[in-house]
Amino acid sequence: LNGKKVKVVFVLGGPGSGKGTQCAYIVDHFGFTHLSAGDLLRAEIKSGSENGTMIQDMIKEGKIVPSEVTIKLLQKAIQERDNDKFLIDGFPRNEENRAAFEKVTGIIPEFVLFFDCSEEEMERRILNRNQGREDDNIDTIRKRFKVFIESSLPVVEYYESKGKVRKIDAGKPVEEVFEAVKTVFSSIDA
Ligand code: UP5
Ligand code: MG
Repeated sequence: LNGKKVKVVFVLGGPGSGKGTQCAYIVDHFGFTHLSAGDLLRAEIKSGSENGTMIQDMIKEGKIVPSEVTIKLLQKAIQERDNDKFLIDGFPRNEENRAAFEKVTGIIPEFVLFFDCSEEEMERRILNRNQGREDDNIDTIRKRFKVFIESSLPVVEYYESKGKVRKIDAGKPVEEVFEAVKTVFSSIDA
């Protein structure tokens, strides 16, 4: 990071749990910069980068893109943005992501915001989204849920063991979820 000192909050939760939606509110209220790992990967596909096809294939299958690719994009975004407070949305997604990011950047998150939501509700939300995402079809959604449970929940458990998880009931209406999120962010001076 070229010596840049930053504060990072990881925003985790299943597909469609509302990470992106809530991050937009947190940006407005608490002055963070929002970095969605999925958005960065989708931008990489659009840019026609040499990794684009590989990334596209993996997202279509709900698989986790190799750490070095995602970490490089996150590092670049952190360096480029003129802020020292970042929400990293949808990353780390597995133990390897987590360990590699820590090793490469030296960043330990202030805390981890975890959006807890039932699969039925997440599925309903994703199928209603209609923004043309290639992974928003029932086949890929099922795969995303499976990867989330098998690979991503262990990351949440790891941070839980470190006392870093702030769990939010994300199954409620957007405004109610944000009330709970506000309580978490108001209690820190990040
Ligand atoms: N909505 C939101 N909140 C609501 C609420 N409280 N009540 C009712 N509706 C609500 O929300 C989803 C939809 O629900 C929206 O229409 C919203 O209006 C509504 P959103 O805020 O978009 O949820 P989010 O959790 O951001 O869902 P998203 O689909 O983005 O989560 P994913 O984790 O699946 O997607 P992401 O973009 O992070 O990753 C996509 C893929 O990229 C991964 O599957 C993987 O293949 C790849 N990837 C990696 O390989 N590595 C990474 O590090 C990151 C991604
Ligand atoms: Mg999102």
